Amino acid sequence: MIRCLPLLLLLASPLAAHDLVSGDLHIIHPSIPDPLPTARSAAGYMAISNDGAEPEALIEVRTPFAEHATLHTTIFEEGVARMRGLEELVIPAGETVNLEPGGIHVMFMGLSGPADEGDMIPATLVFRNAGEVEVEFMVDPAQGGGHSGMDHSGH
Ligand SMILES: [Cu+2]
Repeated sequence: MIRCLPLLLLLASPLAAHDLVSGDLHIIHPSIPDPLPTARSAAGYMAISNDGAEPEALIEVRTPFAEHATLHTTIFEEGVARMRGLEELVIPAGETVNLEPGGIHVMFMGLSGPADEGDMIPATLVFRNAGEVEVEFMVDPAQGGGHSGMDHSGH
C-alpha cells in the first residue's frame, strides 16, 4: 500500500515528483507551493513513510530559505482554519504521514528570498532516531488561496 503512494502523487500532478530513501524513511516529494513575491511565509508539504519497526519522529526542520521553519497543524475553530505549532511529528512504525494543505505542514517564516516554480530549496529534516536527512523542497505551482489566507494568530 505504501509503495503505491509515489505513483498516486505522480498521477495527482502532471509535474515531476521526487523522493528519497534514507534508512527506514521514505520521504516523498517535499514541495512548497510557489509563494507570492511579497509573501513572508510559505508552507511545505511531503509524505513520510516509516518502514522501520520503531516509531520515528520529525523534530526539527532547518533551511537557509527561512529564518524559522516549524511544524504546524491545522485545526478548525468555528469553521476558521487556524495554525498550531507542533512539537514533533510522529511517524508510527510501518505507516505514512502526509503533510498536506489543510493539515500538517512545515511553516517557513521570514523567507530569505524569492522562490520560483521549479526551484529546489535545500533543507535538513532532523529525526529523533535517524538524525539529519538532507532533502530538497521542490517549488510547485502556486495554489489558489491556500495558506496565505489562513489565520496564524495562534503563534
Ligand atoms: Cu502554518
